[in-house]
Amino acid sequence: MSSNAELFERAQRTIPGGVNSPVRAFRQVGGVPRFIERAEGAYMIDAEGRRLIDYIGSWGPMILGHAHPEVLEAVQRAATRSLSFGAPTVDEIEMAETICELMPAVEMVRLVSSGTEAGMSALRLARGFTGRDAIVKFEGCYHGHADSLLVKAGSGLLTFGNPSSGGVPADVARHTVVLEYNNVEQLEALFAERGSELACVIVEPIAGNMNFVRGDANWHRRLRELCTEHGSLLIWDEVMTGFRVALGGAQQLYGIRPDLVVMGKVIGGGMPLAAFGGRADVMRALSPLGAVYQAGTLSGNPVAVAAGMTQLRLIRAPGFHQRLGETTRRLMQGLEAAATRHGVTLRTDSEGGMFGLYFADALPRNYPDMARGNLDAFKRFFHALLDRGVYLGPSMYEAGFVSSAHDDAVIDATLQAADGAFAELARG
Ligand code: HOZ
Repeated sequence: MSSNAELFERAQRTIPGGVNSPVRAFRQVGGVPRFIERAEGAYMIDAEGRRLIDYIGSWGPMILGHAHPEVLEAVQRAATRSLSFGAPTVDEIEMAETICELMPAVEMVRLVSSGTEAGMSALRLARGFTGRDAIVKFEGCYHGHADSLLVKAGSGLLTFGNPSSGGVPADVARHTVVLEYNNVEQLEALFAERGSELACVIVEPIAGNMNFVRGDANWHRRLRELCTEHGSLLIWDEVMTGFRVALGGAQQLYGIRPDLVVMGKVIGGGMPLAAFGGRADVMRALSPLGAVYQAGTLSGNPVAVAAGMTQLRLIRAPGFHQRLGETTRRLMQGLEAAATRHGVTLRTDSEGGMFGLYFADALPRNYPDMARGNLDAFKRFFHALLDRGVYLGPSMYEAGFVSSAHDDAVIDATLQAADGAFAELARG
């Protein structure tokens, strides 16, 4: 059996940084990434046979926990009918109908394979539909790695202190306007000056890629009004929040109807599946009906659809999201209480099965607030917890995720580990 350290060294010889997605490399927190052998329920088991309570949940998809028997069975059944057809299926229609039923703003939807693909396609559609080039995003929000969106972005870009990626032509980046999250004045000033040039505004309604930062209801309302007034499309990136903070996503919580919605993670049940959808008149601008091209060999892949549909069916159980929210709140309250016992400054916030931990004395409202958090305290807490068998995302700029497999015993075990971790922090 190889150790995590040996595997990491081996991986780095053939994979850049030893990982296939940058945050996994532990660069912000230091140390050796855990190589995962398998996972079940709330636990991941690493290459050294250690069981870790998992608060990453594959960065959001695993809302039922890992290896849920009904999801696995659906995947196995679908796989026996072939792994891909490149032709339409009944199951895709059912998935589209389900998404349209659950997401208030979605009248038509197209399935793709990743959140990046969905965000990139929504952007092209917005530009094609409006005939405008400029787009607006918010500092610290991350919408996948399409060129136009890698400007002052969150997630791995914040983690590595390089928020605007190399390789993005200046000519592309100049069409992306970046504003501060939750800042109404900046929004109003931009629309007053350039409203008629803006194809769309894309936003994470609750940001999950600069930790967990809640959009103010007033700011969201004003954003909706300004987009309508100026003919710009409002795109909500619900890749993280969709089907997780509530069954109908953040749009259900806020009671706001974006023009387009980007979805991923939970709808794929852990398989590569994402989607974008929204107003039917806008969606009809897509090829083959309209002039905006978008396509994919694996779009609507039958095995991914089977996993996603099973997961969506299971999370529709009455009270599912309420229970998930209660579990997450119990965890947050327990962590704050443990931090207080040991004199550590910690604030928390959560919605449904998504949460944020801040080593700061106030909840962040935007990226500059978040960046003022105590990174050193986060790093030490991360490792102290990991040593005690609890696995948080290895970056201060990522939200955390709870699943329905995190039962009382798992939360108790986490809180016990956290007590020890805060005690270690307090000792300095
Ligand atoms: N961009 C993801 C977190 N916001 C990380 C995905 C991954 O590393 O799997």
